[in-house]
Formats: sequence, structure tokens, C-alpha cells
Amino acid sequence: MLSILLLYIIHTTDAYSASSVDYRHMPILKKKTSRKARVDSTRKKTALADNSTVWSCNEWDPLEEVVVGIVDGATVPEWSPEVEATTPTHAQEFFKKYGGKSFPKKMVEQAARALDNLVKTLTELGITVRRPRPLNFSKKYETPWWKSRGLYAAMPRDVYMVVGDTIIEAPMAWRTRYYESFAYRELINEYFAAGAHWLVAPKPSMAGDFYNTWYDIHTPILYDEKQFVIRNSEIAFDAADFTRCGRDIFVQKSNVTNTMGIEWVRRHLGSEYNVHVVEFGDMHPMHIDTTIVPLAPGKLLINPTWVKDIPAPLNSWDILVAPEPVKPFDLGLYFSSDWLTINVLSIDEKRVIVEEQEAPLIKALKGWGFEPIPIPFRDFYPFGGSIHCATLDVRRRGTLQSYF
Ligand code: ABU
Repeated sequence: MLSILLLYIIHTTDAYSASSVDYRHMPILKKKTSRKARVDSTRKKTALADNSTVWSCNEWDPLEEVVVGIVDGATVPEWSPEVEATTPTHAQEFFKKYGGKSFPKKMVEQAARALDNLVKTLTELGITVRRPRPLNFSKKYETPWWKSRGLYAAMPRDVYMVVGDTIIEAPMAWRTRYYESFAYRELINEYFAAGAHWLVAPKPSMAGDFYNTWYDIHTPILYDEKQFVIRNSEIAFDAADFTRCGRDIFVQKSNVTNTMGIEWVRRHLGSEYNVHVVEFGDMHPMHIDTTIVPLAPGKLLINPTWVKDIPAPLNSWDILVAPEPVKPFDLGLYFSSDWLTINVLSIDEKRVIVEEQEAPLIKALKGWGFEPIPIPFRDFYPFGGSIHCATLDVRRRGTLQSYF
């Protein structure tokens, strides 16, 4: 009886400490600023020093330097509650077959070619491209609480977020990604030596009680509230749950990002930034960049399946409703939804790199005044991301502004 009571308390405490909001009301925590304050803030721009190596304030200023991920040594995670929480049910067979082993060779070769082609496109656009170094991702490692193998260094967007001249290193929430940041360590050391600030969030222990073992992908809403596989007991976030619009940064709670993680980012960014917590209709969220994609000041691309209401202050922008993804996908999607199709990378306020098979999206972007740059990238999809996930903008030429 006592253990049942204890379980109930743990369960409900976690559910409510993780959030006090009701999913159905599309809540947002927003600092209210007067119109005068907003105007003043827009006028008070922070200048970009000409020699800044690291500087990026939003998703669309002219891109000058970018990290592109690699798939070398990519290792399939073993099946676990945190992996199951965001994995399409049809993908279970793939994990059963390959969990703990290398990704199939052909898959790696094809994805590596897609990445190399992205590098070529970016280089031809005059953008400096940097790559991480592969770790031995198949090597088993051990902490005091658990054992795991690594994953890959394919998605720099998940691990890092650049805010102004600061690189924020995410703690992550999957055991298999515990040491992933070391693949970027040489690069980050270099940026640090050149003057960048570098904030590293405390890693959660990822011990057993960090995960809600009762979490059931089929009932993601309990007690009128969206549930997640991670508890709010230690700081956790992936950088890809954040998206930047100058002084306003949007973040969602997800199966890898909890309230403590968001609060850590908010406190470290300080009063210059408004961190808005937004919530959408993705029942198994992990990473915001297939849900909302800010393309330019005042222009927000949305995934209409998950975004039914636009949270303030984004609701003052033009909303570009993405067309349905082009199907079928020839290769399997093992870590993601179909909406990788809107996971695009802006080169500037007009030019945007997009997957070449997304003809309806390309047409829509042109109609909205953008200049899409189509590239083949579907071979990368089985690794769980597309062009935005596979990149990290290190330097965009611009200033810190308020767009609301
Ligand atoms: N890593 C991005 C995956 C998000 C999605 O499943 O839509």
C-alpha cells in the first residue's frame, strides 16, 4: 500500500512540477513589454564586432560560418524508454535488429554523400564550413549508474545553440548522447580561444529515476497534461528545442527538454532575452524545428498538423503554412516524423536550402518571396534530421534586435 502511495506521489509530483499549464490552451510564458520599451529595444542594437568568430542572433541573418555534422561511426541506440518515447512505432524492428551495432554501411555512405553535397553547396555560397571529429561511438562507456554506447555527431543543432557570442552546450537527455559534445570539442576550444563565451549546462545523471518508466507512448496526455519520458528532477535540454528570433527565444518542453533545463537557459541568458515556452500538438515532441521555423523577420513557417494556434507574440507575424510532405519516403524514418521536410536552413532573409523532392514547399516558398536552393538530402533522413538539424550556424552577420 505504502509503495503504491509513494508511486502515486512521485508520479503526480513530477507531472505537475514539470508544468502548470494546460496543453489545450496553447500557453506561453511571456514578459510583457510596453510598445515604448519594444521600440527602444529595437533601436538599441548590439553591434557585431567585425572580428567575432561566433555570432548568431536568429535563424536568418546572412550566414558566414556553419558546422555540418558527420555520420562516421554512427551507432544505433539500444532500445530504451527515452528512445521509445519519440520513435515511430514502425521503427522498432530497426532498433531490435541494429540496436548497439553500427548503422548499416550503405545507409552511412548515402547519408555521408548527402552531407558532403550540403558542404559543397554551402562552400559555393561563400560560407565557411567546419566539421566535427568522429568519436568511437560504438565503444561502451559506463557512469556510476548505467552503461551505454554513443550515437553519432550528425546533428550539431541538437547539442549546441549560439546566442550572440555565446555557445551554449546542451546537457542532452539520452544516455547514448552523454559524451556527444566531445566530437565538437576541438572546434569549440578554437572558438573559445578566439573570444567566444562558452556555457556548458550541468548534465543530468540520467540514472533510472530520471526517466518515467511508466511513460506510455499511447497515452501521452494524463491528468489533462502532456507527459514526457524525462522527469523534471534534473536539468535537461537539447538545443534543438529552442529557436531564436533575436531577443525572443522560443522553446518547447519535450521528451528531452524539461522545465529545469529551460529555466537554466533563461537565467543564464538574463534580462536581455525573453524566453517563451510554447506548446504545440506534437504528442511526442523532441526538437522544435519541424514544428515552427522562423524564416525571416515577421515570417514564420509552420507545420499545420501540430500548430493549430500561433502563440503570442509570434501571432503578430505572417504565417506560412507548409504543404504536406511529399511521400513516400524511400528510406525509413527511424527517429523522426515526416515533417523533416520543413527542417530547412536559411542562408539569409531570402535564400533557404530545402530538400529537392519537396516540390510543393519549394513552390510555396517562391510564392512567399523566398529563393529556395534545392539539394538532395533524403538519404540523411533515416538518422533523424534534415538540413537544419545537420547544421549549426556559428556566425551570421547581423545585430541583436527585437522583432516583436
Ligand atoms: N530531430 C528532429 C525530429 C523532429 C521530428 O520528429 O519531427
